[in-house]
Amino acid sequence: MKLYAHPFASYCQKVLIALYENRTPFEYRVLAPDDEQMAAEHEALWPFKRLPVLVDDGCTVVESSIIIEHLELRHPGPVRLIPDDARAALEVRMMDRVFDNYVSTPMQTIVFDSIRAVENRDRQGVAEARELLETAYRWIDHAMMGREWAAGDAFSLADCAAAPALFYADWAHPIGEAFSNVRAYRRRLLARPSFARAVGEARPFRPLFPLGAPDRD
Ligand SMILES: N[C@@H](CCC(=O)N[C@@H](CS)C(=O)NCC(=O)O)C(=O)O
Repeated sequence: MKLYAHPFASYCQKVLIALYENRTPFEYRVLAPDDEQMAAEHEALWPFKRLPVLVDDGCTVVESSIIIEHLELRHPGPVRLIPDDARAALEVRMMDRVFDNYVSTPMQTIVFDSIRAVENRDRQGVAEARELLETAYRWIDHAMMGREWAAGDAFSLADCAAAPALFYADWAHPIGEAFSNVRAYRRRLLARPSFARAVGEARPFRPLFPLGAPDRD
C-alpha cells in the first residue's frame, strides 16, 4: 500500500492515525513541495490534487474517511475504528462528518485566506468561518459531556477526524476556556500515541503554518 501524503497536512494525519493505531504497514510517499516527479504521480492519480491518496493493490482510494473505511474493510487490525453494530457505526460516521465539515472546513478557510494576497482576502468568509467554529466548539462541548471519545467509550474514525481538526482549529481560532470539555478532549487526543506520533513527525514543518504556530502542543 502506498499513501501519498504530507506529515503537516491535517487530513493526512487523520489517515496516519488510523494506520498507526493498527500498525498497518504502508509505503509513505511524501509530497515535498519541490518534488515534481511525486507531484505528477499524485496528480495522475487524483487531478483535484488533494491529499491524502491511498493506492492499494492497484486501486486508488481518495477522501480520508473513505480511506479509513477501506482500511477497516481490507486491512482490519485489533483497533476497530468503525463498530460492527450498524447503529453505533452511524454515530461514528456522523461525528466524523461534524469534525470534517464544521471544524476542519472553517479552519482551512481561515488558514488559506491568510496566504492570499491582501487584496484577495475574504473578510466576510473568514468572519463566517470563525462564527461556525464558535458554534462547533459549543456543540462539541455539549456532545463530549461525559464522553471519553467522540462516539463514546471506544476510539474510532471520528477521533481520527477530530484530532487534527481540533489541533489546528485551536491554532487558527483558539478554543475558549468556556469549552472545557473540548479542551480536555483535545488534550486526550494529543496524549493518544498514534496522534502524538503524527504530531511529532509534523513538528519540523511548524514554521510553515501561515498564521504562525503557537509555542505549545
Ligand atoms: N475531503 C478531503 C479533504 C482533503 C484536503 O483538503 N486535503 C488538503 C491537505 S489537509 C489538501 O490537499 N490541500 C491542498 C490544496 O488545497 O491544494 C479528505 O477528506 O481527504
